[in-house]
Amino acid sequence: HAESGAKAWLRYAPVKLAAPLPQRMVVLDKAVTVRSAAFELRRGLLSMTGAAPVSVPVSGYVSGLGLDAQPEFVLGTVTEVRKALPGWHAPVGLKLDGYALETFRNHGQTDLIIAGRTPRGVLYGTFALLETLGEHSELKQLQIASSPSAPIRWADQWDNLNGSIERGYGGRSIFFNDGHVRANLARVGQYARLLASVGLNGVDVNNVNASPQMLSPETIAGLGRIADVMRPWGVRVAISVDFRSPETLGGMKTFNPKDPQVIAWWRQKVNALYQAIPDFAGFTVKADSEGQAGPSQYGLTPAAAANMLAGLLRPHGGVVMYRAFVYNNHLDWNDKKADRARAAYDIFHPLDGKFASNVVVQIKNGPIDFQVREPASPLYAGLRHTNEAMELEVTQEYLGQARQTVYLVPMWKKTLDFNMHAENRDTPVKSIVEGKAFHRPLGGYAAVVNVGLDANWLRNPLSMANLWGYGQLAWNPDQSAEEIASNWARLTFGDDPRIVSAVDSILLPSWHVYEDYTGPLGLETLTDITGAHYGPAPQSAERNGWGMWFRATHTGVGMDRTTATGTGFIGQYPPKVAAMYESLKTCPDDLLLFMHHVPYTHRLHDGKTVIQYIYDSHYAGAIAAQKFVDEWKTLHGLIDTERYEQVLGIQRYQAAYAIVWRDGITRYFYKMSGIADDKGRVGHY
Ligand code: GCW
Repeated sequence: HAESGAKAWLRYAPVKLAAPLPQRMVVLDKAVTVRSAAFELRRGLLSMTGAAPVSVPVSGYVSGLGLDAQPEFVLGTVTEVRKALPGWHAPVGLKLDGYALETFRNHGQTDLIIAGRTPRGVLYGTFALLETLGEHSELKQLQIASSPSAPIRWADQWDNLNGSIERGYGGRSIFFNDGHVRANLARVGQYARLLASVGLNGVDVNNVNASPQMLSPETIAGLGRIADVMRPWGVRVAISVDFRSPETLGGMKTFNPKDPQVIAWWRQKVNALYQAIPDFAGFTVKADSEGQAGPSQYGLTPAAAANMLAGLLRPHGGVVMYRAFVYNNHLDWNDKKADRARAAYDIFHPLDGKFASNVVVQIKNGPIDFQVREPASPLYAGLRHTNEAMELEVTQEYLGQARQTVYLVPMWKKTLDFNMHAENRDTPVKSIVEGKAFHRPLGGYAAVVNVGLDANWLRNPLSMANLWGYGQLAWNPDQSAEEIASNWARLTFGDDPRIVSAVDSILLPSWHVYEDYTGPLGLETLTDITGAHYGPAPQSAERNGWGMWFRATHTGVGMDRTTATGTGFIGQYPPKVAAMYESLKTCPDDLLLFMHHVPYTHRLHDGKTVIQYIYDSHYAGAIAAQKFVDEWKTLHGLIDTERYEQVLGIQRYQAAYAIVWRDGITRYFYKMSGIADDKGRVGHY
């Protein structure tokens, strides 16, 4: 059982087949990803059904058309399958990386076709087929055509060359150790397989606070080895770069992106990268942010920096993911107009249309920083002639890390589905990052994942639902949080309805529960923001330059971000959304204190006061966290002991820590407001 955690959702548990499957397979393509697909199909079926299909030579199959009297799995690109089975018609509209799964009558037999638009699509189709079998125990009458929502679907790792991981909770880096790329990259191959199984196609392997040594000849050679291990799974390598590298690594006197020698230096690095990695995916750039150097040093814009790098990458097919997480972390607390939430829009909106075609502006889901509840970043609607990607965080930095269970899919869905009403039409955020809303050729998703050497990747087995869910949404953001959770539970733990229902009853409410016992009503997470980002420490967010303020006084609480009297942040949204947030009547309660400063006695839409809601939600959240323990206990004997015990420990800890949160926050607000809890729970200490 020790392996269950490592296998995650790829356990391929035995199924009782409802109908026999083909015993043979024909692999029509020699591409390395198609070979992985064939390998995976055999491995999966062997494990689930006890028999792996035998590979029959293509020549026999194709030339012998008509002689073929056996049912077969047929794997290949659409073009090849069409050649082999002239009677078959590919579904229309398959996009790059898309696939078709179809049963097909061939000479009295039923073949099972796995066809990809590209070789990579064959791999995704194979994983999808195995998933379907795992979930339903049969593959009858398959008629599935599926394409990813956007071309960019990356996992980002914040790994350092020394082997540590910034905000990583699952052990040390699988890529690096001691300043070098690891000699043994076995875990990297397993990670790439896991990512491929949910349709992810790129990994940025290092911290966005990047070491210039990422561009040393030695590291570049090592990156080549990483790419070789991930390539069979269709996963391309990208790296984060330090914009100051020409100075720090190149020994030059400047890193001005307009300087011809600086450009020549970068050109030489880009060429070396493509020598080592012909399918290198590109650069992620964090510049002018949290101490990272950037173009502002030379009075230049992010567009100038991004376009210089993009110009060098373009001939090779690479992209620049330029992060919009640029803000001043020395804001003036006394300035009531200062607002970190404004920064991304203020800096990037004026540059709309100025970015090269292979630049993607990568925008965190909310305007602050992965807090428990944030509105969708207004920048999504603020760029209409620029490619965009959504940045999410699987690693639960502010959301319980690996010690508490918080299922993030409902939170991400909220942002993806949020209608920006740009140009007064329906423009949900997902339609913008997909490139549909404003007809952009490029776009997609990047999520900070931060798996580590721990056997089960993220330490908390239930956190893997977030990695699975991220892949699912990046492929198809229309899926529901419920179906994503249930499918994951089935594949990860078993398809006994009791298992699925217990796991669902923990995962589905967990985000809201966490919000209840940490920072409800849009207060943000209220955690220690200068250190580990863990545990209740509301005062740490106030009176400093970081700008994660909620401005609690003795009379009221909340950041006034209105256009009328506040920072004007709300004015960054298209008019319809701005009007909704601006008015206390229409602003949703769950973002009230993110948008407005109100007295503690202000009444929410149901008549309860703000202060009483803060008290009540914290008590309700702590009780709900305790229920997770009871739910989990119903799984005793239904799943393996190792994961049962591990999660039980985590849920018990979470239940206890929810009380620490509850007491820390309710006492803080009691002290600030001086208003007693009407149920008499707070204030008697
Ligand atoms: O959330 C914050 C993290 C930093 C991180 C930064 C970023 C890599 O606390 O650790 O730096 O965001 O996204 O750049």
